[in-house]
Amino acid sequence: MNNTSEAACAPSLADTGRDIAPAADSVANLREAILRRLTYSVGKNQASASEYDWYLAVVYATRDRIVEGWMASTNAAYVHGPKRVYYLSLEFLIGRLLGDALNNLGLTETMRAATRELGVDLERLRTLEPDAALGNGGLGRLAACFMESMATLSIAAHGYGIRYDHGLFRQVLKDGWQQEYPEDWLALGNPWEFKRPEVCYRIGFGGAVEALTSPDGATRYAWKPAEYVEAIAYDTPVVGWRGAHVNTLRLWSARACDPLQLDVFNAGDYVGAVADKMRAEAISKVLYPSDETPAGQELRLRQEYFFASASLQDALRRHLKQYQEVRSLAEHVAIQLNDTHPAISVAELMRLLVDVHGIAWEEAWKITQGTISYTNHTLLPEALESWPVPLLERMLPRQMQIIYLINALHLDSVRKSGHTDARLIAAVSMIDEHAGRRVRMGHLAFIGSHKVNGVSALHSKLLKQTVFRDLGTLYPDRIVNKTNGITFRRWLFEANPGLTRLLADTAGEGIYDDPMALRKIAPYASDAAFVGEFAAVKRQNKVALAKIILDRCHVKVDPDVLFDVQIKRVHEYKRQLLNILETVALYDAIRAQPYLDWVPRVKIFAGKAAASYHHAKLIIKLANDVANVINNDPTVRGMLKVAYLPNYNVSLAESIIPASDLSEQISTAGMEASGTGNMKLALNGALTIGTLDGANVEIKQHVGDENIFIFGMTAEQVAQRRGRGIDMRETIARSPALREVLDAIGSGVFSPDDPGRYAGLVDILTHHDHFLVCEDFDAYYACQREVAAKWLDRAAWWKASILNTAGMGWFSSDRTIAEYADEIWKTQAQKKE
Ligand code: 26W
Repeated sequence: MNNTSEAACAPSLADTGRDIAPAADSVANLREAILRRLTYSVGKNQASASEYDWYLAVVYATRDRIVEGWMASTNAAYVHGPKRVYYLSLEFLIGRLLGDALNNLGLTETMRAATRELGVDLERLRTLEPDAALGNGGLGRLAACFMESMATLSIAAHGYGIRYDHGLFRQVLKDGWQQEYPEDWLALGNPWEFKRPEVCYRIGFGGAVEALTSPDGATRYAWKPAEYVEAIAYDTPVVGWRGAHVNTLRLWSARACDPLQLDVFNAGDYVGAVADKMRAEAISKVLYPSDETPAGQELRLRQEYFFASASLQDALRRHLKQYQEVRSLAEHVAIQLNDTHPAISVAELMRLLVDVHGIAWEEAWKITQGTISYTNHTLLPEALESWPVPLLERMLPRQMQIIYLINALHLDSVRKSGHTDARLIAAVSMIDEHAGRRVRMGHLAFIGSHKVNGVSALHSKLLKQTVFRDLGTLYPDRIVNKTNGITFRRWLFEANPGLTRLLADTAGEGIYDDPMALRKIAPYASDAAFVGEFAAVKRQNKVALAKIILDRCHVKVDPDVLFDVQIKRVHEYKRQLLNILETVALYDAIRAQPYLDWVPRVKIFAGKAAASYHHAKLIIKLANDVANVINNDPTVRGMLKVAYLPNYNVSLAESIIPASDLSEQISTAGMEASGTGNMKLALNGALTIGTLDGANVEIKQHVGDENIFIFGMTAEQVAQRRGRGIDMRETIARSPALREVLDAIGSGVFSPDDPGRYAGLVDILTHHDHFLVCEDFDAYYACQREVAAKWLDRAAWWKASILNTAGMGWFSSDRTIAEYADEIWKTQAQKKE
């Protein structure tokens, strides 16, 4: 295959660093570059350019500065031959890229000055970029942070995913109800990407497998697919911190092999003539918006196979180009599966090695296992993917055969090692025989990998005890932990420039390259001057957020009240409902004793519910109904307000997080694999109120027990409590506050237009409270009163807030990626370009 995209070579970028005081000549250079791009790429002159034209010219001028480093990095990977990493993910929630690119190139101030000279405002231009929302939530955002950290650490990596025409839906709140609208991020084109029409793979579906006897008498199998779809590559450069290294995010778009059936068209059937094309191209049409519940549809499996096969063919092609043979793959390549969505890769890599490259099965299996590793992101049983055997047999007949053979050999080896217990055999089999025959994708990923990791210490421990209990016993060294992290470039430096400046002024410029240097601000946690500046930055961020809340929710909030924030996908296990119940209880208490010195606060919510998740959508409606009543009740006198910000996305997170005082991380213990919003908020100085779940446990260790509010049942207690049944009548009877809240909601106090709206919801909480909202309610309410008490002691609050920022360095995704590189991928930073 022709590969012009990787051939070029150019000098490497200089170590750019930050550009606090841009030099006049570099401003002039950039200004000229923008004008050249405006003329020759956008085709406009200054007089006729629209704001969007300027945005395009600025992006092109920025991209030009990345491309030089990109070619150098790409070329050096061929020359120096570091082990390459392929990060396979069905989701990359990258958000806007302009701020990221400028910041990492150290060009933000230079660009600001250059655009100012041209009479355009950089901040305004930045808002014109659509959010690339090719992901649902935590898993997709993690992939984006990892891409940035891999570039920063100079790891030769490619991200592989799907270039969805439409990302996660746009959420509109109509009378408090979530409505979904298609998102159209590509409507005006995408100036960051490079289409690579020459990088094109044929992806087969359906058909049959032929057994052939080769001259030496061995049987070989040839898959004859009934249908082909083409995968076309689109590349986006991902520039690391200080422009040191540039990696590639390669996203596949589906294209039909034939644009139309001309004979059908000529016969007048214009729709029928393009029916095959539509079916083929549906694969990359839209991101599946479900979070934590498998879509269970054929199109989803087609997406999974399409991108896995294209990515593996591409990786093998690159390996062959570099090393001329495939046997050494595991020495030079590490493939990371982001959850089970790419798990079919295990069978596909075996097919490519055995059927296409003629490698013997045993050797191919060693290569596959040596190359692949898998990250699990959830323990929720409903989120563990499995596909019906008949569907796989029909859509991917050869891969299904291979899965059967892998499973047979796996079960043989289990038996040979002395395990004959039928329960164990059934539990470790890749085929689930319970509800119709299904392939367990988690098992396939586990068995095909040399390492399997969870995403926080608690989650990895629970993985070993639950989902992979039996497989973990058979392969005791396979499960490891890699606690998640976040990129500080986006979530501190870009999102919170005010705080960043203060931190650098206090702890030194070292914080830009060593996140652990944040510890140096700890000694200032009680220093009046520092506290004053820290508080001033927070206030400024809160003023900005208050404006957004006024614009989008028509709720006026005072920037001096406590900003209490819960921002994440809406899911029962995340317990937005617990927060809403506490809000109502507080509302009741304020009304009962309005003369008391209540700590004024605003409860800020944001998050989307899966379109088909009716209960979650009802919870959104409840939050909005409660907001309506409380915000309009004069007796509350502004001591409590509620705002639900619509259409939560990466950009909105960047506005909310720096302005938050309190971070709600209140999932039922044992259910949130890690959380990463918890890290972003704590890094920006929010105090956490949370359960001992996911990474909260480790955040507590790093920021100190006195600087976090922990309440509620532990994961063990949750398991025990559920064992006693989840009817909560007795629990509710013991809590007058909870009783009052449930009565009010259930009887329609917040829904006078439809008094029965929440009767079912209250009924579930009362009789079938799987997420133990009621059981944790009193502890949560009490903990919130501790929060309020601490807020009143301003010095104590700021001290804790500063110690949160100071203690969060470990949660940099650079640390996480360094651990993956050392312990799973066995790769190192690439030598200088
Ligand atoms: C197929 C349906 C489906 C879709 C998405 C099932 C499962 C998922 C993901 C595993 C859900 C997810 O995003 N998990 C989150 O991953 C984050 C990154 O590791 C963690 O921080 C979150 O705790 C976890 O919920």
